[in-house]
Amino acid sequence: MKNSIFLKTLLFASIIVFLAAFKYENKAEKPNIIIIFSDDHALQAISAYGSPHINTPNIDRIAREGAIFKNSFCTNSLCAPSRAVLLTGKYNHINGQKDNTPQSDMDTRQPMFSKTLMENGYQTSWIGKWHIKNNPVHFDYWKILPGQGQYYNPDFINMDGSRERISGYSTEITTDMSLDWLERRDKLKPFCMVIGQKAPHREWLPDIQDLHAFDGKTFKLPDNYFDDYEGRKAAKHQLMEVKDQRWALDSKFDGQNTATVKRMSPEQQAAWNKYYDTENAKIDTTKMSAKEKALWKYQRYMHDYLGCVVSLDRNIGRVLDYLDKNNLTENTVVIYTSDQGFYLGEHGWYDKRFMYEQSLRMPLVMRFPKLIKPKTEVNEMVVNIDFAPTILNLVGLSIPSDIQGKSFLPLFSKNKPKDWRKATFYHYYEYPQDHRVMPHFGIRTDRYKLIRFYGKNGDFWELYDLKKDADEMKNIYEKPENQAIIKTLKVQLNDLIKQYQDVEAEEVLKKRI
Ligand code: SGN
Ligand code: CA
Repeated sequence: MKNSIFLKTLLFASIIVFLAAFKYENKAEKPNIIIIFSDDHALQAISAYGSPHINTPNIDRIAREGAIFKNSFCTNSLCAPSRAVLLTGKYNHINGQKDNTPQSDMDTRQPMFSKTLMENGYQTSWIGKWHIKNNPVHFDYWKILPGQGQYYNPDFINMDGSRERISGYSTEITTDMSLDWLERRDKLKPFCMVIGQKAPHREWLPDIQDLHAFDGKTFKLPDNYFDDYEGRKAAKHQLMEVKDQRWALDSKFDGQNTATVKRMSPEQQAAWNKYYDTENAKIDTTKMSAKEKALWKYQRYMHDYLGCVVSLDRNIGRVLDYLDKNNLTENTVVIYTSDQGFYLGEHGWYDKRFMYEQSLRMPLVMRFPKLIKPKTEVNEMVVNIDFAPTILNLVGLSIPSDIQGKSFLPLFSKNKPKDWRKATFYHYYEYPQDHRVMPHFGIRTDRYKLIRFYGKNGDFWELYDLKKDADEMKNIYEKPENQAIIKTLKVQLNDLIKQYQDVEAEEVLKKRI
């Protein structure tokens, strides 16, 4: 009797295994793709990148079960431009989104990887922060925050143009909507979804449940927090120092951000005020020196920024759990990245824009068990122009010749390409808003960074030796011993400008200085 139950169970189990295997084989050809694209997430705020400040177990999980890219760069460290590059695989002078201003609204009807995927049987969606003025076109489904969006009780734009306000916290809501779309999708088709998280963008409003996440913690101050910007004119010219953050709007002190607080429900307001009023009562600004205020603002900034990251990471975990529970982990590529890096007090700054390391870098982790071995570390330079061609490559489609990036999938093979890029090109435009960072372009190699600042407030070069000066404190452009390397870098820079057809940069270089 026992034996026959055992045999029946075995037979039943074999049928299930067979069916599961059969189903799996059927679905195996085209991978699903999820890109979680956050806003302003610094590598220094991710434990997989060695953050001294925070644990991000879910982002780390993607890295551990897949790959971490140690040298991933953006082409223009700003929101809308970075999204435009992700979508098109082209620099901003080609796709039209040079900055965040209304003058450079890109035409969202231009070719994008999502369009090609749709033409090839994929269901596509973009949910959350979009930040390009023209609404999405090449997605089967989208639901976006207007502009920067709001952290609390955010409004969303629907595909029919209507707007609705949704109660709750934006990172949670965007994740809810994304999981909801995964549930409702046509399960017979492969999918590609972009989850656009607003967090941890300024003004860094953490979720109420995370306000106490760092109780008792003092955040480590970067060595160059009190940078004097000697020898670096553009760094001196900027307006993005933590010490100058707005007391109410950024630091949640002295009246707080009334517009934000008013938007909250009475319950949210009560919990919010309870936390900040208690903390704010601990200091008396009338008795503090300028230095003490600068140090206090840094701690408040880090508390709020990292609080947003706690929620971001938790919600990435929700997506990974969904994939596990729905048997989607094996055949789904998960990419986590952010539109650019950010300053967490380095050089005394917040924000991004500069070609210096913290904002040039993008965090990038990627999991796809069928292709990527656990704990893979990629040290080659990848650039955000590479995302679109990589995605097309992943699903087996050819890459249009006008795409400027390259698929980075060959970096996962045993025989890595020998001719992989040895230098990356960068071009930033927006000036003077919001932080008075002068326009500049430049080249970064493994060891050096050569930058040309230009525009009405100055025209000059900077050179850094990243091996000797990782913090980019010494501009060594004028040193006679560097003239040979400068000559070589300028030739390389010229080649990249020609390759990427950057006419504006070419014009600037005609003026020799
Ligand atoms: C807002 C911020 C700026 C930030 C830009 C661009 N000010 O204007 O600090 O540089 O966005 O950011 S805020 O007071 O409105 O928060 S981007 O990531 O969207 O490019
Ligand atoms: Ca951004």
